Amino acid sequence: MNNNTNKRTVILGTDWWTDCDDAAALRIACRADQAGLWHLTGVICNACMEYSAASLNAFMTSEGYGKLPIGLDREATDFGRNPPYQKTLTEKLPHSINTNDDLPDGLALYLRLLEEAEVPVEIMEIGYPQVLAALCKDPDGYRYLAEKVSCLWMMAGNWEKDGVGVENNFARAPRSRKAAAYLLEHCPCPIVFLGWEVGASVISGKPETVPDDNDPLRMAFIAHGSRDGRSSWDPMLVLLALAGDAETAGYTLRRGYASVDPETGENRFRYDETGPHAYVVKTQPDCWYEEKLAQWLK
Ligand SMILES: [Ca+2]
Repeated sequence: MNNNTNKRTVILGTDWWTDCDDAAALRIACRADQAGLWHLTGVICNACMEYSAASLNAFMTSEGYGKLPIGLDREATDFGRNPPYQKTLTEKLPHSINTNDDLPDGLALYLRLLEEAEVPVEIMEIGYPQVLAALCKDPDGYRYLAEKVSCLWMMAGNWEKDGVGVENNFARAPRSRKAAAYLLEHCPCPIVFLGWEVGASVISGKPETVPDDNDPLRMAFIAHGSRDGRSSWDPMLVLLALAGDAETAGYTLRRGYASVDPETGENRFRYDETGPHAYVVKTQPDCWYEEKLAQWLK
């Protein structure tokens, strides 16, 4: 962990659920901290499976961040499916946190980290939105979002058809749909979305980038069945946030007002240059992003 506090402060929300691209995103977030580009102060896990805490701590430990605070939404057991890599990482890698009960509540950790943080703070979300919605409903949390958070970067939504689409992070379950609808309507800080359509065809974690099968990132990718690489939704979101600027990161912005239907999870967009929301549109070929991701993941 770098000790330079005179930098951007970032907090990462992740579902750390069934997809291995969260692991790639975490690696970049940790390495950017190591490089002194920002101060990563904590990770909030917003899906809760049997090995969530232990496997997340195991991966973070392998990246040199075993002491980084992790919070967990312990109620988030309703997103279904089986996580393919969490048990593998828990069994193969050292970890100091063993059970989900060893972690503080996700909302409580957000509140503490935001209270302690120097401005400006940015939040990156690569999972489900219910903890952020709870933060937005909390009076102190709302105040921190309004006064301390300069941007919320979210991998969520599918915006390619004039801003209308359905994507997992919003639409997975009743709780994610309602939370997304609330968050987008009430969040007082700007939100920049990177949608499904941006990351799907950009492949990262290829064997030529991460050749060692004992590399923890590689372990997660292989356990996920992504031996040849995986779509790059989550690591692209982290690289976008790291650039801090859409153009530098290889995008243009479409600005306006995003919303989510609380019943169906469908996202919509009303275009307005003065709106608080934006989604990114790629300006570069996929290989351009793949090269940038490979530089960080190798
Ligand atoms: Ca994710």
